[in-house]
Amino acid sequence: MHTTVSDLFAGLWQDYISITPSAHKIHALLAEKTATRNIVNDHIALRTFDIEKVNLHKLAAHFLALGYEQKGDYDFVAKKLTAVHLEHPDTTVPKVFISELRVSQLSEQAQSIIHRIVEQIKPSAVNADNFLYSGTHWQASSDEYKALLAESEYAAWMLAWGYRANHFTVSINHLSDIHELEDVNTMLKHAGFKLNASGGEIKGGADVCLAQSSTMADHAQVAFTDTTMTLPSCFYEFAQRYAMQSGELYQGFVAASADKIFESTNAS
Ligand code: OOG
Ligand code: NI
Repeated sequence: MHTTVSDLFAGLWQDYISITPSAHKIHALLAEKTATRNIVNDHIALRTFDIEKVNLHKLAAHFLALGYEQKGDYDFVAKKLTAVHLEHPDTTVPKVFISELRVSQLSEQAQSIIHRIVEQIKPSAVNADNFLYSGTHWQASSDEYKALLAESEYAAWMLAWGYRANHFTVSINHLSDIHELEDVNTMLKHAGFKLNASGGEIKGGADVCLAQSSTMADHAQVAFTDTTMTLPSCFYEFAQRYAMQSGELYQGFVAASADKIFESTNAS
């Protein structure tokens, strides 16, 4: 486990940008158009399977050890996912959204592929400092990828990419010259970025105290045992938080919006 939050996030970020070239371009664009010197990230998201060895609690343990607390929980029936979010007492530190796929709800064939790849992870790797940005720990074929893709885009993404931040999220509340998500979206589209339009480009809004949008994932090469494929990797999200009745900014997530954000790694 890491000793500091900043070490952990530095590792997550370096790995993320290695397969997400858009991230640097987005930071440069925001620096140029909004005069923001330091981009504050609202949250990151991680994915896993609900198998004991690597379930969401195993991932969450890395953050709990650094002072994070588990807050909301979420259920995505159609996508067969369970999720939680964690917050750190230091509110300048990104929140973390962790989901897990309910493997037993997939076909026997998909279950056996997933169990086979998870068995290849060394038990000690799961507690290692770098586990959350260690990528894949297995050999798999392109046919196995396609078999999972037919049932669960999430399962296929996990097989291709493994353990790493699936996205970082710009906090719109911390930008200098632009304060509305819609204006950021317009700027991104002018610069040529493709936004996730599932459920509309803006998910949520002031009524649920959280408005979100995201790019469609970049693409990068994945080497399977038989061939190499160019597949959706990771994306960038944008979040604008609103004050609740109490006057405090809402810090949770919105399941109906999250359900659509997951689709940012779909093939476009
Ligand atoms: C997580 C999707 C949900 C949010 O902010 O609602 C999410 C994922 O794609 O793994 O990040
Ligand atoms: Ni997110």
